[in-house]
Amino acid sequence: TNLSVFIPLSDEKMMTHCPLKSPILVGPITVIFAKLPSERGIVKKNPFVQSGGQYRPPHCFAHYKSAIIIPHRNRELHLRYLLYYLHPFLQRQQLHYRIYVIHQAGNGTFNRAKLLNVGVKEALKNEDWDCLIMHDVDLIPENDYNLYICDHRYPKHMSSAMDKFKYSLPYWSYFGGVSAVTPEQYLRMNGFPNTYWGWGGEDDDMFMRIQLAGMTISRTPLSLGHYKMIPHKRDKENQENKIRFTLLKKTKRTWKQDGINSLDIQLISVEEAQLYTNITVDVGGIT
Ligand code: UDH
Ligand code: NGS
Repeated sequence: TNLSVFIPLSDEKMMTHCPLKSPILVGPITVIFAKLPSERGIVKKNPFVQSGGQYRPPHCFAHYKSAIIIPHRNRELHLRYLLYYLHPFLQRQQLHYRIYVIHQAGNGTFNRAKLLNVGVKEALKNEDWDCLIMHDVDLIPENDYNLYICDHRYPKHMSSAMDKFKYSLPYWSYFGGVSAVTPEQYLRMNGFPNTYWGWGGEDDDMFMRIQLAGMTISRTPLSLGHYKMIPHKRDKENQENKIRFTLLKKTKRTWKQDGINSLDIQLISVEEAQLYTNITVDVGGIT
C-alpha cells in the first residue's frame, strides 16, 4: 500500500524569491512636513516592522539586505519624519532591512563620520548585510525607484539631487547626504575618518579615500536621486570645522592609519526600539 501522506510544507519552504523588480513601487512621492506623525501612528502603519526596526518581506525572500545607518543627536523631530517616510519606502522596495540610529552621547562637538564607523561596526555584528547606507536624518527620499541597494562595482552616492541644491549637485565630487557602500568597499577604503569634528569636509574625505583605494564612485541618476531636506538651523555643537582643509590635504598620508582600523569609542547602549535600533556611543573629543 502506498503510505505516502500529504506533508504540508512550512510557509518558509513554499516561499520564493521576491520579483527582481518590485511590483509595488510608486515612483515620485509627495513629501510634506505638515503635522508631525506620532511614534504610535508610525508603528500602527508598519505592522510588519519587527523590534529594532527590522523588516523582511513576509511573502517572499528578499534579494537584498541593507542596513540604514543614521548619525544622530538632538534631531528627534527630523527622525520622526524620516521614519514615517522611510519605513514604507523600504518596504515597497521589498528589501530585508534594518534601521540603526547612532546617537552621539554628551554635548561635545559632533562627529558624523566617526558615528558612521560605529554604525557599520555594530550593524555587521547583527547580520551579514550586503549594503550599508549612510543616511543624514534630515533627508527624505522623494522617489522609490531610488533603490536602497549597493552598486557592487563602486561606492554609490545617492542624494544626487537635493531640493536645497535645486535638484542638482553642488559640485561634481559631492559625496554628502546619503551614500551606500558594500562591506568590502568599506574595508577597502579603511572606513571613514575619525578626525573630523564639527561641520564640513568629512564627506570630501570619504570621496578622497575611495579614490586612494583605487575605486571611483557611482551615482543615483539625478532624475531619481531627489531628496527633500527638512529645513533647520545649524546645530549648536556642530560648528564649522576650521581645520577641515588642512585635514583634507593630509588624507593621502593618513587614510590608512585613520579609519575603521583605529576606531576608539565607548559603546554606551544598544536598544531595540520599535522602529529602529538605538545605539548610543561616547565618541570622545578632540585630542
Ligand atoms: N547631526 C545630528 N545632530 C547634530 C549635527 C548633525 O543629528 O547636532 C546629523 C544629522 O543626521 C545630520 C547630519 O549629521 O543630517 C549632518 O549634519 P549637518 O549639520 O552637516 O547637516 P546639514 O547639511 O546642516 O543638514 C548644515 C547646517 C547648515 C549650515 C549651512 C552652511 N552652508
Ligand atoms: C562643502 C563641504 C562639504 C559639505 C558641502 C555641502 O563645502 O562637507 O559643502 O554643504 N566641504 C568642505 O567644507 C571642505 S551644505 O551646503 O550642505 O551645508 O557637505
